[in-house]
Amino acid sequence: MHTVYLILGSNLGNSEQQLADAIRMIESRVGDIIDESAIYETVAWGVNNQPNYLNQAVKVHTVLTPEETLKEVLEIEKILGRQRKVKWEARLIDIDILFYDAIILDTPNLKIPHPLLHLRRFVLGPLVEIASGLIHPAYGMGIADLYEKLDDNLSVKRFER
Ligand code: PH2
Ligand code: MG
Ligand code: MG
Repeated sequence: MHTVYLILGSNLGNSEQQLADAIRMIESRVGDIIDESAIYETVAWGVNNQPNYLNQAVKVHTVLTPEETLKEVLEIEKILGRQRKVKWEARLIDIDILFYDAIILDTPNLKIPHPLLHLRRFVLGPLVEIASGLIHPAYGMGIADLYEKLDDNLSVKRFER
C-alpha cells in the first residue's frame, strides 16, 4: 500500500461541489481517503485577474503506481468537466500529486514531489493540517518547517460556507 498526498483546486463553477465530487471519485478510483484538510479560499497564485480558488489537501492509500495514479486523476478531471487550453487558466477542477511515499520522480509527464509545492501557501496551508510531520524527500525538511519559511503572502483562509 502506498500513501499519496493530493491537492485539489477549483475556481470555476460550484467549486465546493467539485471538490466533494472529486473526493468521492478519488475514493472509488484511486483508494481510501485517509485524511482531508478543511477547504480553504485562496487567492490565485501566479496569475492575475482570476477568481479565488477553493483548495483542499487529501491523503490517500493506493495500490496504484504513480503513473496509474496520474492517469486516474486526469480521468477524474475530465469527467468533472475540465478542459485544457491554456496553462494555469481558471478551471473546474485540478488534482495534483504532491507526494507519493518518499519517492522522487522526474519525468516529462510526472514530477514528484510537485516541483512548486514548497513555494505555495495554497498548498502548504491545507497540507500542514494533515501532514505537518511529513518530510519533503528532496529538501529534507518537514512540511511545518516549509510552511514557516514560506515567502508567499497571498491570502489563504478557511472557507466559510
Ligand atoms: N493552481 C494553479 C495556479 N494557481 N492558485 C491557487 N490559489 N490555487 C490553485 O490551485 C492554483 C493557483 C495551477 O494549477
Ligand atoms: Mg495545479
Ligand atoms: Mg494539474
